[in-house]
Formats: sequence, C-alpha cells, structure tokens
Amino acid sequence: MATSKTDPKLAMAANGAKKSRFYEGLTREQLIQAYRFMYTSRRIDDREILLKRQQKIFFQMSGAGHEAVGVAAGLALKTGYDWFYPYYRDRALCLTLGVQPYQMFLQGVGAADDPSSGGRQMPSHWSYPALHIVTQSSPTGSQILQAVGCADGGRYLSHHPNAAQAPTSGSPDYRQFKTVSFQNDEITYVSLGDGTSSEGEFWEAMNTAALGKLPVIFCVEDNGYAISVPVEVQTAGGSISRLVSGFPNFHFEEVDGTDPVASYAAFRRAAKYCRAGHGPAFVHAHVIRPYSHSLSDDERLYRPESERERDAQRDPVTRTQMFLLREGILDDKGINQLEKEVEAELQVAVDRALEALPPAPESVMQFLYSPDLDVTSSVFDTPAIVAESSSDGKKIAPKTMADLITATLRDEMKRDERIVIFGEDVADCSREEYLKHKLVKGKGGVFKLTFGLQCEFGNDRVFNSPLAEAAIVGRATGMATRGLKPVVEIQFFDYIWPAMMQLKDELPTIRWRSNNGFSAPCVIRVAIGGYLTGGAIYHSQCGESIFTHIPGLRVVFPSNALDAAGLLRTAVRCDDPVLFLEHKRLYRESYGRASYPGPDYMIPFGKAKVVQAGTDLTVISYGAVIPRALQAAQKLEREQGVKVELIDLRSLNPFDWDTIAASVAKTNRALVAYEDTLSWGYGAEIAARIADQLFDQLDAPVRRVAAKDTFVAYQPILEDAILPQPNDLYLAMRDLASY
Ligand SMILES: Cc1ncc(C[n+]2csc(CCOP(=O)(O)OP(=O)(O)O)c2C)c(N)n1
Ligand SMILES: [Mg+2]
Repeated sequence: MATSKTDPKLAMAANGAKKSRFYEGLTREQLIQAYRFMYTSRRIDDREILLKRQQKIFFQMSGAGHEAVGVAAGLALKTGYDWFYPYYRDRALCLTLGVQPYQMFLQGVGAADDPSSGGRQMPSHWSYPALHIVTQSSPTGSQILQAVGCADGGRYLSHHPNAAQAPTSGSPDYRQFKTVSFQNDEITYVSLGDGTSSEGEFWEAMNTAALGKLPVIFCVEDNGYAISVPVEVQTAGGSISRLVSGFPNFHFEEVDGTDPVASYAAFRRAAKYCRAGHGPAFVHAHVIRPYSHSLSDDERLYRPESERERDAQRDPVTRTQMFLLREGILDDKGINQLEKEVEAELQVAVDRALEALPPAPESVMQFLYSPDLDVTSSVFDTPAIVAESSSDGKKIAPKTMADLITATLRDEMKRDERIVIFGEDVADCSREEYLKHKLVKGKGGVFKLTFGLQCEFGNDRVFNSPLAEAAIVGRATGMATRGLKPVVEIQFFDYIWPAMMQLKDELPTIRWRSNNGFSAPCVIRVAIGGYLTGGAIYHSQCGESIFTHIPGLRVVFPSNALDAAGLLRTAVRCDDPVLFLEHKRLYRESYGRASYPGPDYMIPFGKAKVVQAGTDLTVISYGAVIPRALQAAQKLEREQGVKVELIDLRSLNPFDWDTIAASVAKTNRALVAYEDTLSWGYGAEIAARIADQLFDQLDAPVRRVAAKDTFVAYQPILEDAILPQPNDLYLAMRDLASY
C-alpha cells in the first residue's frame, strides 16, 4: 500500500514555478491542450445554461469546477484502451477522451443522432462505446459496482484469452453479437461525488476491489456538497480519505483537484500502481462547484457569499489560465486566440445540434431487448436427446430439477469459457488447499446446485462472493458489459432486495438507455417460493410480478426438471438479461423429474406448455402451483367429469398470450393460479388481459387463486392457510366450471 498526499493548500505555484521544467511529465503542448479542454468544458456548460433558459434544451448539469481533475484523468489514462465509468460532472474528462462538443449538444437537444442515448437520457449521461465510456445512469453510485465488474471481466479475459473468441459454428448465442477486447494492463476508472460515497454500494465496491486487487481507480470528486448537504454531515469526520484509509491493497491519493498538474501526477501514480497489478487506487480530489448543483438549484439558499467567494478563488479554469501565463507557456494573445477558437467551434456545434432531428416516437420500444437474437425464436427450440440407458446398459432413473440445473450449468461451462459463476456459498470451498488435500468434500451452494463446478472448472470460474447482493448483480452487470456471461446466484429471493437498484435501474436499462451501444446479458438464478413447512416469512417469498414489471428483463419460472434444463440453457445463451426463478420446493420433488435432455436442449422463452388438455376450463399457472393445480384438476375430472386445460406459462416475460387465447376460446372459462399474494400479483395482469381482449369468449368471470395478502408464516398450519393448496384450486375450478 502506498499513500501520497498533495496538500490542497499547495497552489499551482508549487507545481508550476518550482518544478516548471517537468510539469509532472506534461509537456507545454499538453498543458495548452489541457487548458483548451477545460475552457471548452466550461463554455459548453455556459452555452447549455443559455440554451436551457431559451428552452431549447430540457436539462442542464454542469461540470464546472471539476475540469482540472477530469482533464488530468483523461491525460493519465488511455482512451479506447482503459474503461471509464464517469459521472455527470465529468464533461472535461469526456472531452479529453475524445467526445466532441457537438455530441454533447446533441444530448442536450435530445437528438436521434445523440451517440450516448439517441435522446433517451439527460445530458451529461455519457455513453461512447468506441471510447470505452460505459453508459451511465442517474442513481448516484450505481456505476461503482459495475466498474469493479468491468475490471474483473478484463482480468478474467487476460487469464482466459481464448474466451474472447466468438464461435464461428454451432448454434448461435450471445457471443456472436459482442465484440470483446481487453488489455493485460488495462484500468477501469470510476468517479463519484463526495455525497455518493455515503451509498452502501460504494463500500461494497471498495471491499470487492480490495479483495480482488482489481485495477480500478476510484475518483471521489469532493466539492464539499451533495446538493445542499455539506460534507461534514455526509461523511463522518468530514474526510472520505480518512474513512477509506484502512482498506488493504489500495494506493491512496489526496489532491487539489482544481490543479491539473498535481491531479495529473496523482493519476499517474495511481495508474502505475494499478497497471502493475498491485491493486486498486483511490484518488480523493478536492474541487469546487461554482454553478450550484444543477440549474434547478440555487446554492445561495444554503451557502453564504463569503464561502462561495472562497471557492471562486480556486476556480480551476482561471487558475490554469494564470498558470499558463505565469509559466510563459501562453501569453495574453495566445490565451485570447485559443478562447476565440473554442468559441467559434462551439458556435458551429450549437448551430448544428439545434438543427438535429429528434428521435421518431415509434422507436420507443426499440432496444429493450437484443435486436440480434430473439429469445422466442426457433433458434432456441431444439429437441431433447435422451440417453435411455447408461453405457453399462442400466436404465437411467429420472433426475430432479436440481440435478438437471447442475448438469446444464456444467455442460454450458464446458461449451463457453466466458461463463463465470459466483454468489454466496456457491463455491465448493474457498480455501482450496482443503479440497486439494481432500480434507473436505465441498459445499457448492446452500441447495448444492453448483456442487463440483469449482473443482471441475477452477476457482476463477466458480467462486464465493462477499455477502452483498447488490455487489453480486452490479459486478455481474459490469462483467457482462465486457462480454462475459456471469451466471450468478441470489441465495434466497427474500434477500434479493439489496440488489434492487441494480435490477431495476441498471441491468435491464443498459441496452435501451444507450440506444444499443451497450448490453449486459447475464443470468441471475434465484431460489424462490414457499411450501417448505417451516420456511417462514424470510425463506418463502414470491414476488415475480415486481420483476415482470421491469421492461428489459426476461423472467422465467420453470415447474419441472426438463423445463428447467431447457430454459436455463436458453437463458445462458441468449442476448438479454434473465432472472431465472428456481422454486426451492421443486428442486428435489418427485413431480416433474426427467432424464437429462442433452447438452443442446433449449426451450424458447414465451412458449407455454399445455400440461393437460381440456375443454371445460382453462387454468393458467406456473411454478409450484402446477403440480397442485394438476392434482386438483385430476380430482375434478374423476369426480365430476370436468376437463381442465392446464397451461404452464414457464416464462413470465415474455409470456405466451397465444396459447392462453386459444385455450380460452375453446373453454370460455379462465382461472389464473399463482403462489404470490393475490392482490397486484402476476395473475392480475393475465386476468385483466383476458377480460379486456377475450371478453366475448367468456361465459364466466375470470377468477384468481393465490396466496392470502399476508406473509408466509412458520407454523405449517398457518403456511397451509396462507398459500394456495390443491383444495383451494379444486374448489375454485369446481365453482368456475359450474358458473
Ligand atoms: C440514489 C440517488 N439518490 C438521490 C439522487 C438525487 N441526487 C442527484 S445528485 C445528488 C447529490 C450528489 O452529490 P455528490 O455525490 O456530492 O455529487 P456532486 O453533485 O456534488 O458532484 C442527489 C442527492 C440520485 N440521483 N440518486
Ligand atoms: Mg459533491
């Protein structure tokens, strides 16, 4: 660990006058260029503020006061080589990396040609694939875990260079649509504000980076405020540097971020440390925020003039100009000339941007999902190839859902070196020497579904993560952005919520918000559901409709072993992010066991299965309710001759409307059955659609059977009363059939 500190009070004079020959390695030309970027950045902000006041753009977020640190990072790192997760104040960084002012104005007007998002995101939400500037969202801090995943992905690729190749033959998968590149000494840069360092995800990211010695530069651009909240209220003790100083494996820098030369030196040292593979670096840059938080904020409401005046003394643009003059790098004429050139360039850029066409309203649904690989298509419809007997002629017993999920993961890992598996407890044993010396057998997940995979594929392909769900999903997102295929596990659905920011605002939005510039197809396996006899409130939850409510996320929920194998393979090979819900009660159930359908068996998403054909009543369901509904339907037929058509949706987004519609047209009666709480549940949407679109076909109201609107209790008598039971289904079917 190394620590360097530039006293914020050390003004440019120290770096300038005393070390003027070297300028920390920057040439005079580079310093002029640095000033040009800084001045351009500030003037773009000024222009945008004017355009906003004229109502020609719709939002403005300035990078004012942060220009020096941004330019310094841009000069110390390599564009199109290193990876960048900047935040909204990083205009100067982006200019230094190669973004054109015109492109920034296109963001402001929300033009179709805006390369960041095609008018979908606010300005200053940078996304430029060729420059390795990864699409950015608005939640403060959610980029940090992804940056860690990006660095992790780069390192994995450098250890597995063959994984970067896309297969040229065989059935198509996501790899064909992803250009993967990496450098052995690449760095991932991520920045955030002082306020954002209060987010839990920041600490998860710091921990993960330190654990893995990952080449990430964390840059905290500390302007002393988070909107109106000052740093001493935000950060215990008032110094983020002090708080993070105990993290191992880090190189630390604290620097005056209004000084481009000192900041450059800090980034150079940080980059050297990271490129050498020693670990991550932390650059704490003290900057100012002269233009209030945004155009919607007036800092005079909470900052006195005296304080603002003090900041103004440190304005990086003015100070750099003074520095150039003092060092004789540019004279007055040179400064004027440069500034005139910038003004002229910006005028042209603004004029052009104001003429740019807006995006077409019909484009709004584009790029929610992969435009290249349709997960509902026949590409994913492949036959099961079942070996009836083993090599010694013995008949093979049908396998459980748990067995087939493990077998599918194993075969996919053999086929695709880009697959990595991580999560809580998923490894066989983190202390490898215990395995090596055969002291232990290994665990492989609390449900043992990943058992044996670490031993077979190595500990950089299957490993335990820290106990941090946001970190699991955020890191997977960053890795998937780089072209890997993380297949991660959330141990219990009940504990998915720390990852909700990543699952709602990040992973599913990446392709859409970047206008197909980036994508992050990965698989999140989640153990879900009740009927456990003792699982209680925190090991029994469902809640799938919360996720089917998120555009951009595929959600599947198999009810039997064969479907689990086919759907999981599709999830792994497809080009979209998938939430793969595995019902714990079904893992080892006798119902739905099957022989392994072979290493290429796939089921397309959005194709339901008719579990039992019938003519009198349609029951639409999925997951663990399927065997219960089947039991109820068989009883009803036995007792009353009612023939129920039972439909297993299998995948919930997309879902198979055609099969539902065809069935209801035949039976004229529909019951939707699901394990989650009744109100606002997944079945509510299905019921509403049937009522809306099949009204003329119905001979009875659309009914639902689901859990009571409470939590799942521990005592089995209570659990039975809460979750839908075969008898509840039987009674509902009977009533509806006779309506
Ligand atoms: C998760 C989240 N909470 C709240 C906000 C609203 N918000 C936007 S910026 C901001 C302050 C950020 O302060 P800081 O991290 O210091 O960055 P600065 O704007 O000062 O550069 C807040 C509260 C948000 N975007 N995301
Ligand atoms: Mg701040």
